[in-house]
Amino acid sequence: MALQPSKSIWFNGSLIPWDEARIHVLSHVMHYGSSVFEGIRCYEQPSGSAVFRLEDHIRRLFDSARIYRMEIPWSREEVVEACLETVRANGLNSCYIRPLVYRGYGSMGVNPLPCPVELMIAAWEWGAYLGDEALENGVDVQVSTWARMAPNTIPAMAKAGANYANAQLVKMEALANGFAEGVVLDVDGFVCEGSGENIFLVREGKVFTPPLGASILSGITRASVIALLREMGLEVAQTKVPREALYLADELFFTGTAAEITPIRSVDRLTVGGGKPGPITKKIQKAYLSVLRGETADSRGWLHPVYA
Ligand code: PPE
Repeated sequence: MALQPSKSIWFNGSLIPWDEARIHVLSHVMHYGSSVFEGIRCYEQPSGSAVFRLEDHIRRLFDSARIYRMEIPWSREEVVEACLETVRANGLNSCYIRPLVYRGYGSMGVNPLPCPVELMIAAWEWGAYLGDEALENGVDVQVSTWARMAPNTIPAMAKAGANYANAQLVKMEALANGFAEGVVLDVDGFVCEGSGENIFLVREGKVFTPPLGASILSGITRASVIALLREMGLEVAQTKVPREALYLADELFFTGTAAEITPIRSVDRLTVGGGKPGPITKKIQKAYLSVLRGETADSRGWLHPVYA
């Protein structure tokens, strides 16, 4: 998806023109993948734009940084405010926000500690992650031949740039084979997630999703969907999902900030359910969308107004 430039980028404390937000080629992050980041969406609502679970995303950004011993030179509150400032400075109503913390220029060699920890925040308009049709009709996926990072290798709980070396391999293989996305298994063959989404499975009215210990990202959409499903009185089990359970599911869907709730219509060319988004997928999509569109009261405190 081609990037749609906006006007300004928040770069180490000030808003600068989009084209001037540059780093040196010898920055540590360029060579060793030393970054952690977030992806957040802001939605246009009747009462003005609002960012979805902004504080939770920034908390996860700080958690990711902590795992990598990065000391962010701003507080969580300051980063929350900087995200809002970036949206406002660009006059955006509905957009994707990308804060990224990285090790900058200073020394070479694996040891990241001598390099400064820097922060940039960009915001731009970003449409449907897996294509315009995906949200409505679902996507065709394959089980990847790549495995997810094993526990105690690259920590999956940190949303680090380095994780996405694995994700890129999964995505490229899927695209090369004519699929929209790949589902990746852990080293023992249990289901983890998509290259940039968590995954849910429905069978006989019960909902299943892999647990946090399954080398997945602790998705904020995942947590929101679990909460919404439980409010609807549906059971959600966070449990190990064997690969073949994907082939037996009545319904399957992805969740993610970028992908929102995207139905899966086939896995390895086996049709899921009736080949159309099933009733629970549609129900949860509707409930999630109505929160994002501001159609229901924000009783959970998930929405942060931008222009209040
Ligand atoms: N797993 C992975 C590996 C992942 O990258 C994401 C988000 C999720 C699960 C869902 O997490 P959450 O957004 O908190 O519900 N992927 C982000 C980046 C996608 C990209 O291509 O960049 C996103 O959705 O913003």
